[in-house]
Amino acid sequence: MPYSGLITLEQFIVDQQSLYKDAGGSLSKIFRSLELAAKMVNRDVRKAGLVDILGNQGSTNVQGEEQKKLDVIANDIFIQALSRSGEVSVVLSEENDDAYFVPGAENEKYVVAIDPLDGSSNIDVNASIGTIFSIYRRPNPQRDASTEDCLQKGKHQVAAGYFIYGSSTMLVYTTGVGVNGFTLDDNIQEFCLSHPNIEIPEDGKIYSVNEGNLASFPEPYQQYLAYCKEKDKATFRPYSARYIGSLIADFHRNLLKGGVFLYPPTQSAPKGKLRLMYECNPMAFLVEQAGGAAHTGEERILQVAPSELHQRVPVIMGSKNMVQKVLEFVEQSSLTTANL
Ligand code: P6P
Repeated sequence: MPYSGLITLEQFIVDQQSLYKDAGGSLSKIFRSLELAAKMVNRDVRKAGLVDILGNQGSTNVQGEEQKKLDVIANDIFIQALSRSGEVSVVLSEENDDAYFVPGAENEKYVVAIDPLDGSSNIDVNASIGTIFSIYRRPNPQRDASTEDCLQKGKHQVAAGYFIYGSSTMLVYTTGVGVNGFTLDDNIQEFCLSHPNIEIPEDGKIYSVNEGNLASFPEPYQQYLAYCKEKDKATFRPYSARYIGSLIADFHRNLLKGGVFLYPPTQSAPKGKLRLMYECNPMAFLVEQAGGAAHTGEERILQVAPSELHQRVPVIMGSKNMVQKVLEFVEQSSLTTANL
């Protein structure tokens, strides 16, 4: 196939550098390390059925979740790659109880929060999984790195994105100047621009939630889900329920087609299940940059002031008008309660 104007990730980043003030190419070096790690994880994910790396590692992570072997492999690969970038001082990973301080990099400028392999419960059944990353500058690089560097509001992210290991392997990311998608061309092992300027439709006909938890959702969420099922041609209802149980796969579909993703509070998880620093904040940055919205039900996700490395928040995110509709139910309920 002739060189048909392919734009590789490398070329795109260089072109964009002036837009996001990547002084000295530091952020570009981090992206190159993320790209290399993703290609290695992609290689392992693609052969998972052939080599004995399926199944459980036999350990559990800080979340109390059973670690799959690929979880641990992906975690090691990304932490090694980020450490070698020469730009990262601290890595906060879903798989590690504490932040990882890169030896000899105490005064480097960047922090990376990462979910090395999200959706890992889907590994053994060949459903799409992925890596989510979120990048911050350290407020005071002249000081030695500390855990505090990781606890920044999502609105301070300088970049965020995900790699999805699905029917094709893609990178979707933002540096605050829109959202762009790149597809890995296996023949040349390059991520090539395939989805420029992604914008999420303002409305959608898809809702994504684990309805197995319906009985323990707060009333307003139960009312909204009933609303989704009502027949009303004018608002394209009933909507379609689509939920894979892999955040990246559910998010990616809704980003491209429109829809709303919900992980409400439940009795067993009063703050929801998804983690703020390496799941909710990066996805919130992406969806807002694509013209959508992301909310906890009480505040904009990017405004949440973190207090713990692995803290969880409820999530309502996706098409702007659909998120707004959920909030109408939530706010109506709090108004009613307030007037009691
Ligand atoms: P549930 C995967 O473990 C994950 O963190 C997300 O990828 C996914 O959206 C969510 O959990 C699924 O949780 O409770 O519906 O199985």
